[in-house]
Order: sequence, then structure tokens, then C-alpha cells
Amino acid sequence: MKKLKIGITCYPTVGGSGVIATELGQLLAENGHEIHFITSSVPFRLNKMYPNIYTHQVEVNQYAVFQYPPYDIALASKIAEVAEREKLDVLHVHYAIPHAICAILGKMMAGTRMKIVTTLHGTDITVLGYDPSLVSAIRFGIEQSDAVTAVSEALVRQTYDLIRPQKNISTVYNFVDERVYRKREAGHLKQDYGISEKEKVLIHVSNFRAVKRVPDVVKAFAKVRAQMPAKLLLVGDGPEMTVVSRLVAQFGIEKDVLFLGKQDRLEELYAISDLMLLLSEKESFGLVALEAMACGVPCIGTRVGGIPEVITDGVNGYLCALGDVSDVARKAVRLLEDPGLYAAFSKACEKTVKEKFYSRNILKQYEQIYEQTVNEV
Ligand code: GMT
Repeated sequence: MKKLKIGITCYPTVGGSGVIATELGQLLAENGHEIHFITSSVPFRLNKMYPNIYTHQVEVNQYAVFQYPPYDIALASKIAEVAEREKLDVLHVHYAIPHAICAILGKMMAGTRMKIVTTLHGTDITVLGYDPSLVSAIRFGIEQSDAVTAVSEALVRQTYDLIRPQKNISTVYNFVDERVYRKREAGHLKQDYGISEKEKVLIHVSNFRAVKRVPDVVKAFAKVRAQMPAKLLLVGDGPEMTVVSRLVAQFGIEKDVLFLGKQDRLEELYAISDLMLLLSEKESFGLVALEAMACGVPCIGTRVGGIPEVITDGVNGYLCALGDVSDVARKAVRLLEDPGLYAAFSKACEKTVKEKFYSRNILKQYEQIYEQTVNEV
């Protein structure tokens, strides 16, 4: 395939959409494409030097006349500047609002033939899609993009239901870098955290927003803890943290719940974990579940959004109804008490990642989409 000049816009701070955009940029660069990140800061997962990756920072100035800083206009202007100067073939924007709109505006300002690919990640549809003041803008962004993808079949369906765009949306699943997320020796970390060998380790990773239902994670864990020695690792931070820490105190399980805050090297935490809990009420994909599975850690998730496309119930993990913490605990104990069943699930997790979400295959799908749009008149 012809090597392309590809711009990438995403939210560069913590979050699954930013992670996918950055990992994709790195894989594309390794495949010989020239990558230009156009973002408000350097993406947090961009931690290796590539001679063919460039970053362009969007500067948002605050003037007294503005009630709100004009990020959208600044981004569109930066897109126009980079598209024109670097002669970008494609701009791939992650998250519809405002990125798809800014891409369209930037392209018009630059007057180039650059193609726009938009990837929908989840809350840009499942939360913002309920806001009547945004629906037309989201629909416009989707319909004016040259190609649109979503990270699960469920998200494609929800987009048609909520936004009703006249546009083909294809599913391109998320992926992980298998060189980082793989089964590895735990080393001393479990001991360093003061967790004994006989204790099982459950893990939850999120941005602690209400949709993640972290209180359900704590409730399910309390039930597991009543039946076996176990610890819960809570990784991440966000608005629900106060509620969650109060609940932990209320259950009297402070000694067994470790609040680790935001962490970079998740693969090391998965190496000491036995089970991931993802009990969200909205989840278009659940990238953290895939990361854990790539490390051989099965996941219990809610039967919500795209989670059932990642977890196959009874094969590589379990699915439960939203809020049914008793069922979560029952299934967790069943899995953790049966070494044969656990080994089979853990192996199935690795197989799923290699077969259904293999990064090279996902990369190829994006490359085909770019090539197709570039060749369209
Ligand atoms: O989970 C979040 O709240 C962050 C959000 C984001 O925009 O980064 O994550 C969304 O995109 C991820 C990457 O595609 C998906 O794995 C998450 O499931 C999705 N979150 C939701 O749908 C709530």
C-alpha cells in the first residue's frame, strides 16, 4: 500500500479513545506512514521516539471577551494549518464531538482534498446523543466524514437509533499492543503490596465516572471477600471516588481494598491480578477488559453495549445483568475456586485477543479504509 501522510486528532489525556488513537498512530508509523498528531497536548501513551511521528499542539488563548475558551475554533485552525503545510492525505479523528466538526471546518479553511475518517468511541454517541442541542451536530459530523467507524457492532446500532445518520458506519474493533499486554511473571509486586500468596486479586480500572458503577464493584467484591481471602485493586480516579471510599468504609473492608489512583504500567498490575470486574451501565467496548484478557486475566462484565462482543459468557469470562452484584460474586467465586476452569478461561482470553482483536488485523482494516477514501474522487 502507498505510504500516507495521516493526521490524528484525539483527546490526548487518560481515556480509551486517546489510547487507541495513540497506539494506532504508533503502529501506522511502524508501517512506514507519516503521522501528525494534532492535539491539545502530547498524547500520554506516546512514550517512544519515532522519526516519522510529529506532534502539533493546539493553543487555546483566553481573551476577556470569551466566556469560554474557543478550543473548537483553535483546533480547526490548527488542522487547516497542518493539513495545508504537511499535505495530509487523511485526517483520522477520534470522538465525534467536536473533533469531526473541527475536521470538516479545518478542511474547508485549508481548501485541501484531505479525507476525513471519524471513529466513534462511545460516550460521544451514548451520552452526548441524548442531548438535543448536540444531535444535529453529531449527525453532520458523521455524514460529512468520508468514512466512519465505530468500535463495536453495538455502538453502530446505537448510533443509527439515536442519531439516524444517512451514512455507512463500519465496525473496527479496538486492539492492544500485544508486546506490552501479554502474560508475564508477577515478580515481587504482589508481595510489595502486602498481598499474600493465598489471596486472590480482583482489579477494576476506570475513570470512576457514574456510568462505570464502581459502587457495584465494591459490593460484589465485599460478597467475594466474605467467602475467600481476596484483595481489590481500584485503579484510576474520578468523580465517584468519594462515594466509593465511603462504601468501602461502610463495609469495613478498608484493609482489603487498595486505592492505587492513576497508574501507567497497567500490564504489571494485570500480572498480579486474577480477575477484572467491569460492571458499567454504558460501555461501547471496554478496552480495559481487553487489556486484562491479553494478560490472561478473565473479566466479569455487564451484559451492556459492546461488552458481550469482547467477553463470551462462560468461555473467556462471565456476563451478568446490570446491578446483579450477587450473580457477579457467585461467578467470581466459582471461577477463582476452580483452578481447571480458571486455566481454561485464561487461555481462552489470550486466544480471543489473538484471533478477534489482533492488532495487525485491525491496523490493516484502518489502512484499507484510508486507501479507499484517498482513492475516491
Ligand atoms: O470509558 C470512558 O468513559 C472513556 C471513553 C473515551 O472516550 O475514551 O471510552 C470509550 O472509548 C473506549 C475506546 O474505544 C471504549 O473502550 C470505552 O468502552 C468507551 N467508554 C464508554 O462507552 C463508556
